[in-house]
Amino acid sequence: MTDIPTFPATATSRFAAAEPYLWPYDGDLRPDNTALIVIDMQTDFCGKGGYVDVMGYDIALTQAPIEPIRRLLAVMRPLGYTIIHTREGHRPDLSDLPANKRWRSRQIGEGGVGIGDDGPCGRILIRGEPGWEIIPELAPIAGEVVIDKPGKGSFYATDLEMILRTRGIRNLVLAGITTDVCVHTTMRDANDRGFECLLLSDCTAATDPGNHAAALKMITMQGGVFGAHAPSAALIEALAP
Ligand code: C5J
Repeated sequence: MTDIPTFPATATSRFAAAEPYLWPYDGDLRPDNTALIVIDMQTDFCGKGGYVDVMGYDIALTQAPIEPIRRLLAVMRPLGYTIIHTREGHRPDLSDLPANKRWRSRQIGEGGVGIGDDGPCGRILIRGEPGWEIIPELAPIAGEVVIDKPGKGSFYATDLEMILRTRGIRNLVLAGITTDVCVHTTMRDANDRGFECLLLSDCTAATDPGNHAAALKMITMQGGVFGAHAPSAALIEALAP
């Protein structure tokens, strides 16, 4: 991990040892300017009988971040950091499900079952169905923001940016699944909007370990083209009083 500040540090600066630079770049890390966003920790993405399971992927991979995220929430909640959860899902009438997304989702897995179809946890990725719910271990608590999104990115067709700007948030810590799809799309969109992003390597996972590793490597290019990445322990150390 990189641990040499390149931005002038002051008495109040906090940096997490990250790759490829100490994060945040200017050391301005406070509960009132930083949010943790936990992306799509839903049964459909990490539970038995959910969408990822039905597609035939190994849910042990997408379950791996559950415990690290639980530990991180236990640190960040009492410190007063904004906590945001997202859920990917569609309206029951499928009016917000693009035809090509539905078609694509039916191409793999057994029996051509895809988004909107009946699965072991109810209709796949449909709002209100059991599979769409955030898993109980990581359930939002009172006062936490929940963003319902129809796409991969958390900004597309949601009020996430308005909520972040209204709260004065400029640093975003990213956790959740999957690293290479919804987490990366959100990180890229956030970086374009000027948010300073840190993706937590042990609090994220992909349905393919090579894709997870590649997604981390992409972040480090061009001096941190989308931000930085670090294990959650590095962030927890930086948050210590
Ligand atoms: C996908 C996600 N993979 N949460 N969604 O379709 O990454």
